[in-house]
Amino acid sequence: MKHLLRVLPVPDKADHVALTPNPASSMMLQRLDALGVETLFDRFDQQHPQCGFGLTGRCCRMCQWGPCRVGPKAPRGICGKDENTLVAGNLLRSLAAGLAAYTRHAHEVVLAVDAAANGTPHLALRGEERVLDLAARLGVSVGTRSSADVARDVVAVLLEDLGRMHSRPLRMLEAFAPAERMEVWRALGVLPRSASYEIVEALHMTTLGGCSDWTALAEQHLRAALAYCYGPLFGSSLATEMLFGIPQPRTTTVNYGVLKPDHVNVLIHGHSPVMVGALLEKLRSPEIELLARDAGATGIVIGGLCCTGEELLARHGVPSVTNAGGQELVLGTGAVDAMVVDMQCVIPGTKILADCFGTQLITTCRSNRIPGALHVPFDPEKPETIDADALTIARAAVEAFARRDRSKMSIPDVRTTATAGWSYENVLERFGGSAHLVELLKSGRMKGIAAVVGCNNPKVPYERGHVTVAEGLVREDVLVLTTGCAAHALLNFGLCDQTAARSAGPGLSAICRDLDIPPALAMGGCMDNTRSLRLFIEISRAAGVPMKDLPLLFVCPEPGNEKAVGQGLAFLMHGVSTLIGFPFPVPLAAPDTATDPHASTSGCRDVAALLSGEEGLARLVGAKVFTETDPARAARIGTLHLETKRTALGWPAREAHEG
Ligand code: BF8
Repeated sequence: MKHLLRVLPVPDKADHVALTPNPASSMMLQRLDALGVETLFDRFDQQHPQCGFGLTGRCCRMCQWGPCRVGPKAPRGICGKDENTLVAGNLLRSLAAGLAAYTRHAHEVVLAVDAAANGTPHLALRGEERVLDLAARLGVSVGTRSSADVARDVVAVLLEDLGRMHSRPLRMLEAFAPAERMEVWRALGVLPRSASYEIVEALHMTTLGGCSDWTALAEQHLRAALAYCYGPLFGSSLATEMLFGIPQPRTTTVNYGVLKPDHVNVLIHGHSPVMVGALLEKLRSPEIELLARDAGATGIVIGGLCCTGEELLARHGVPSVTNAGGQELVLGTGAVDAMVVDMQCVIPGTKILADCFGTQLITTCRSNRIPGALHVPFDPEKPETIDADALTIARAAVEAFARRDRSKMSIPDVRTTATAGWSYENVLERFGGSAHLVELLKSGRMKGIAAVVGCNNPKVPYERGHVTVAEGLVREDVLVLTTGCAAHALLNFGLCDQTAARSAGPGLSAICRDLDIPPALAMGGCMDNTRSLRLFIEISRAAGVPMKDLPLLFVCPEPGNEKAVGQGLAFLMHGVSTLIGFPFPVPLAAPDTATDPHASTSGCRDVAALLSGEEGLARLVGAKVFTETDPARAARIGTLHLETKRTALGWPAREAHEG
């Protein structure tokens, strides 16, 4: 272990090898080390020690006068900007970048729904139930109209929420947000217009000579977080359900061991599900299977990475393999013939590993080009080529099998079973409705519910954060909902399998056995945090208790991508506290005192106090950020937080048993 800022412990590669809970990852790290092939874990070591100004958000690169570094020696940047304005501005720009990424994702899926509604071959509206549900919530008339007609009107609303420039709150926010929260947000003056408008405003406010009041920047965080939540997050998750239907739980095998030496192994990586649906059909077609056999393969294995992997697993039962942190490691197996990538979280290092091990890299999104990769872009405004493009990709993937260098092959024999595909609807159904779910919570059989989500970050031992926090919570009878890279860690560790019920506390364990569910429910990709949020909203409605008072928690043990900033803030805005495994790039929290002479109008002396102090978000929205780098301690902090909420409600810590 080494330390950043002298106090924050961070692992080196040897620590990742020793501490990762996935033996397959450990084996691959050691194998690549022996072969002298670099991965992000080596490059992280090369960057040590990382810049203290960058780590604390005090490096300004927002104009060409700088870069400026703000600290005790120079308390202001060249323009006169102080530390809080700089730190809040940097964080706002991260949030805007994450919001842009999700907006681009949502835009693609919503346009694909439109194309399907317009009768484009090979795109279909398989989720009629979701089309009608959204129509009812958005006030779109149905009558005797076809679902395609209705879907076109829903698409118009979703697109407007992504791009509206005039003053009007998001329609999806009005359709889904609880009344209690609407009042809070209205009183704070943070109802957003649209995703695009709030990105524009965030960048506008942070240009040279823009806003120099950090509390106004903080307000824009709150506005942008709501736009993030109800614009692209709800938009992409629900539009995907319009296209492909609402997933159902399915059990399959996961982890590196699903790859087979005598099969064509194709990995699909990224976030957009649109091209993936068509590609899957091709890879499973008799024509392509025959091509594979002609090339000498026994069959075709398809595996999923990152959020596209979660999508494939939930909807099609395709085995998931690994997450963002493992995208280079899995190529080190030497058994991956092709990796098809769409958008986001595909790191450039992947191409370096692909070249070392002869993997054909194929890019399918025009925004995410990689030099030297085969580029077959899907354009949602010219969707009619999707079938031909999918065929091109499938053929290229299979043809790569003949070029595989078998002398470099080494597949870790590590796999486990897992159940995934949990949606808002089927979780409620499995629990016998929200009233019963609330009863279980009230009785103490279930102490609370935690969404354990988010990325990988080499500042945290690979996947140990996710697994240790989730295990610790589950042992304390806390039901875990999981998505994204965290879900991969829990799937591979076995916590998403029904047999993991035995590792849960007595109350949760009994519930899992009664309902035939695992203690960690894999609910999809990161955009599907909407499913967890909708569950929280419904529990709050059924209990008649605001979310801020309920034993609910959002946990991001290994935050990495800029997209993670908005996820945490979105839940905070609903009154759900957030526990992160590595600090946001803000100065380490200062003591919070209401009498501080530097306190701003919001009652906070700085950005750290706004996020984590009792006078910041805690007072404004009823939730705050906890930061803990030790995952075992983080699990205890999370449990304590849930217990505190229970005590305040007068709910018992555990169900009382006779005798
Ligand atoms: O959206 S968890 S590293 S894969 S950003 Fe990316 Fe983070 Fe993984 Fe999916 Ni989510």
